[in-house]
Parts: sequence; C-alpha cells; structure tokens
Amino acid sequence: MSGLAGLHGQALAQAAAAPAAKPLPGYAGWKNADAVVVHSSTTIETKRSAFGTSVVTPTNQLYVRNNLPTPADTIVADRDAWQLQVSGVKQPRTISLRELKTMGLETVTMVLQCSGNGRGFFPSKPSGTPWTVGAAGCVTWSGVPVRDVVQALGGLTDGVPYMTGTGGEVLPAGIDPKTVIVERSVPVAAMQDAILAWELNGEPIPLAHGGPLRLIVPGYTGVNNIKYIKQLAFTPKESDARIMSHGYRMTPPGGKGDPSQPSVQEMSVKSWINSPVPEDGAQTAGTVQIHGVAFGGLNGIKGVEVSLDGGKTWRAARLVGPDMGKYAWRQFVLQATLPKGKHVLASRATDDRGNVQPETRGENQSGYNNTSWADHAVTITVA
Ligand SMILES: Nc1nc2c(c(=O)[nH]1)N[C@H]1C(S)=C(S)[C@@H](COP(=O)(O)O)O[C@H]1N2
Ligand SMILES: [Mo]
Repeated sequence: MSGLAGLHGQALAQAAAAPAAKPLPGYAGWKNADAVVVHSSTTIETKRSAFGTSVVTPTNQLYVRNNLPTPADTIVADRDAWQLQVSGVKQPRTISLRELKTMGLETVTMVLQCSGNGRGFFPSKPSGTPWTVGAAGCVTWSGVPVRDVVQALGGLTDGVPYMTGTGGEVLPAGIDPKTVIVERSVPVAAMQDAILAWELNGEPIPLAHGGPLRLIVPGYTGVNNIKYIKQLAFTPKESDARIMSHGYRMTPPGGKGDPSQPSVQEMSVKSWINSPVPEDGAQTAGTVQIHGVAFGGLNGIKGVEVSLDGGKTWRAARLVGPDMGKYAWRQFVLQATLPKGKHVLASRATDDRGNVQPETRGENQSGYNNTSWADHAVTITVA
C-alpha cells in the first residue's frame, strides 16, 4: 500500500513539476501535439512512447530541427519553379524542380537523426537541446539520384572530393553569412546513394521538413540533409561556413570546435527500447513485450540483444517488420515475464559488419553521437 501511495505521490509531483507544454509553432501547427515535445519554436522532439512499431515514422510525428528561422511558405507555393544551382560538374547550370522531376527517380527509406539525439543523457549537460531519443525518425523520400543529375551535366570536374549543399534560407541582414548559413560538405562518395528529394512519406515535402527540395544523404546525421536546397556544389575543399568548420565537431570536453577535430558525419550502430518506457506508467506483472528500433548508419542490422538486468545478461531479440534496406531502422521485440519490482531494460544492436553498440558514450563538448546502450536503458516498474 505504501508502494502505491508512493507512486501516486511521485506522479503528482511530476505533474506539478512539469512545465506547461509549449504550443506548436505555426509552420508545424499540423503536427500531432500529443506525439511530440515542443522544446522551442525550432526544435520539436518525437515522444519515445509515440514511435509505434510500423517502421516508418508518420510525418506528423517526425521531429523538427531548424538552425535558422523557417523560410516563408511562399517557397512552397509554386514548388516546380524552385531553382537549384549545380556546380563542380562539366556543364554547371541552374535546374528547376520541374526539370529535376524528369531526370531520374529513386525512393529510399532512411533514418533521419540529429547529431545531438541522446544529448539529454550526457551528465555534463552540454548546451543545446537535451534530446533523448526523439530527434530521429525513419522516413521514406523520393527524388532524383544525385548521380543521375551529375551524369546529365557531363560528370564531375577533376579534383572535387566533396559534395557541398547549401540551404535556401534568407539570411539575417548585417551578419557575416558564413557564420549562419546552413552549408555542409560530405565526401563525394556519399553521392552514390544521395537523392534530391521532393516527396516525404507519400506527400510533397512539407516546408518544415525542407520542401520543396531537400538533399538526402542516407547514413549521415541530420545536419547533412540540407532542407530547401538551393545549391549543390562539388568542391575541392569542405565548406568554410561556420556550421561546417567549427560546428558539429567532436570537440573534447571543455574545448572549442575547430576544423582539425573529426566532423560529425556518418552515423553508427545504435538502438533503443520504445516500450515499455516509464512514461507508460507501471506495468502489470506477467508477460511484457519489449520493443524498439535499431539501425546501423551506413550498415544494415544483424541483430539486437535485450537485457532485463541492466546489461549483466543478454537475450537475442527477434527482428520484426519489413526490412526496408540498410539505411532504415529495424524493429525488434523480446517477450519476457517480469516479476514485480524495478527492472532496468537495455538493448544492444550489432550491425552487419559486426560493429557492436558500445556501453558508453564518447564524451564531447556538444553532446553529439550518443550511441551508449547504458544511457538509453529504461527503468520500469512492474506492480
Ligand atoms: N537548410 C537547412 N537544412 C537543415 C537544417 C537547417 O536549419 N536548415 N537543419 C539540419 C539539422 S541540424 C537537422 S537535425 C535536420 C532536421 O530535419 P527535420 O527538421 O526535417 O527533422 O535538418 C538539417 N538540415
Ligand atoms: Mo541536427
């Protein structure tokens, strides 16, 4: 009885302490408010309990992260008129979205994940949004393969090891554009699977997610997937925009970002449990169905193990649902009978090259690339 009363008291305390939910910003007013946490007008996170088991994340639950204010919706009024400038190819020119739609077609399902997903688990409390697991989703994009566009423009020029995308935001006046522009470079090899997308989960890409045209670089962290892309350049050097040269670097704790540090680019093997989670409340004793998601960045998933005792022992989970390719996440499930009490549930994924999700996070100043299985473990109560 004291246990129940204690739990009730805890729930009340939580309710009292919880800040009032922030309203959805206008450009994302169509999101499912019950499925997301609004951190700010430019950062919206999917709730862990909202991911479901249908592989693809519905667009109205997908997280949002904008480094700059969202452009005016006039840019999606006449989508086909959007212009993309392409350079670093033998015949550089500007191509309309209307024309891009005639140049090739491919569909990819991939994990879109912010580099800072899992930052909220860093005890060092890095500055930036304290995302837990919900700055990620698995979504389907359609568009033209970048390699088809390059081929149509005569192929690459010599000496261009980078593919550089530039966002189409109107930049604030009076500030050096390089300090704010969203411009990122990835190795040119990433071109092979990259697409210029106009469709997300079966609909024209909403403005909030980068419509009318977005660069999709599967396997790379969110920031490399440039929304409202206006320029695609094959370049001899990485962009000197601040977001590339100093931002998104694996900076040692206490340090400042600089171009000598590794850039946050390819994702690596990671998984987490989406149910049961503490937000669901106490579980009834009996069989629980533990499920979650696992992905390997550039690699597919070989398997997932689940621990019911905080990582002391592990059991193989079963992969469920369709395999939508190496860039998508896989759902996993383990059924277990749990006695009354507290249980620490963890998941640990292995990719198809044998890389195992690590126990610990790699410490860094900005809280990037957290793949620690220990950090993503959940403590649940069986009553
Ligand atoms: N043009 C542009 N592209 C951008 C951003 C941005 O601010 N502007 N943010 C990046 C970051 S940091 C992430 S995590 C993803 C977020 O994509 P989403 O809002 O569609 O979920 O977009 C990336 N692409
Ligand atoms: Mo991000």
